[in-house]
Amino acid sequence: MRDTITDANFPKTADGRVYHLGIKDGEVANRIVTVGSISRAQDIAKHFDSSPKPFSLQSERGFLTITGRYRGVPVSIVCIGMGGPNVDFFIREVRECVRGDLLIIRLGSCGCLTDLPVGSLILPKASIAVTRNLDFDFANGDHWRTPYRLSKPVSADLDLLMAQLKGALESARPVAAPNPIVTNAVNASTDSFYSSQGRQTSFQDYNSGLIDHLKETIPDITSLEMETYWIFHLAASWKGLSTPSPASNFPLATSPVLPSHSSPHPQGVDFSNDVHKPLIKAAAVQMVFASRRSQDFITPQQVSELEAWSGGAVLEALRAMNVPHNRLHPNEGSV
Ligand code: R1P
Repeated sequence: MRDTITDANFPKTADGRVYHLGIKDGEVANRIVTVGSISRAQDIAKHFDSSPKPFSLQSERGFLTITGRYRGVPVSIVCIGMGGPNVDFFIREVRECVRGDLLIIRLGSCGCLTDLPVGSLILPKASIAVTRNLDFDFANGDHWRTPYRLSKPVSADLDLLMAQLKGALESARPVAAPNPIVTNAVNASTDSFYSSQGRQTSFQDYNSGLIDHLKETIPDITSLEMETYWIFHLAASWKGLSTPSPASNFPLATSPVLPSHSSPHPQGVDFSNDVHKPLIKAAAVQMVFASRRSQDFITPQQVSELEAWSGGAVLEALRAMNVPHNRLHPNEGSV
């Protein structure tokens, strides 16, 4: 039987579980790796310390959260499936369950628009969104409108990216792995694997010139995938407003100290004017599975090797990020 939900604005169960991820306060850590596939999440979790035993919860909607310790530091791995809408569920619901800073690294696959070989790693400095213009007349053609919209870029968190991720990947590089690691790259996240990535299908998508248009318009455009932009966008735009719910009567913060663990509502404090407000820092590691230039596709063996290398390095980068104690959840990863 389904649990009773208490609040239509931000639905939660009576014991505080968010509606789609199924987790509650304390079951997710401040440091998070997010991936698209269950097997990738489970493989990364093999790097966790064996004690305490990691917590694992798969929600009815298919989100998987594994929280454990990596070399003593609490980390969560959250598998979100694919696409921007799932990113939205993930970021907003996790934000509701964690106090303090969130450090999020997406480890995902991508297609590559340049001549980088499959198996390369791209750490994008920024991402744009490419979305299908639903006002364009796809049935009959349209002389007035553009079929695809390109957003302005949003930046990765450069501390996570340059200070931690690149070094962790280089240090963990397997002997004899020649795979390039590229940082001077811009990513495009799309709302379709097909139309807004310029693939030709039986649908009339008016996209045959889309990839050339991207290359001409976006300096350093390198990769295409479907989530990074939405992670960066939500991370950059979160201002720590209190969630308007019955619990938002909780008083405004008057000191730089994070609310105590007895707070009835994790985000029931308005940090929007507080220089010590929590942050969401986000970066991405993108594994080149498909070359859109040569049409090469990565082999299963290469995928295993690349995921083993990059998965361990992402955990190491998160562990090494120095976060002051008062910017962390008081009982993070205690499950
Ligand atoms: C499409 O096959 C999926 O693969 C890429 C895209 O962003 C999209 O989610 O990422 P993942 O490998 O993380 O799923």
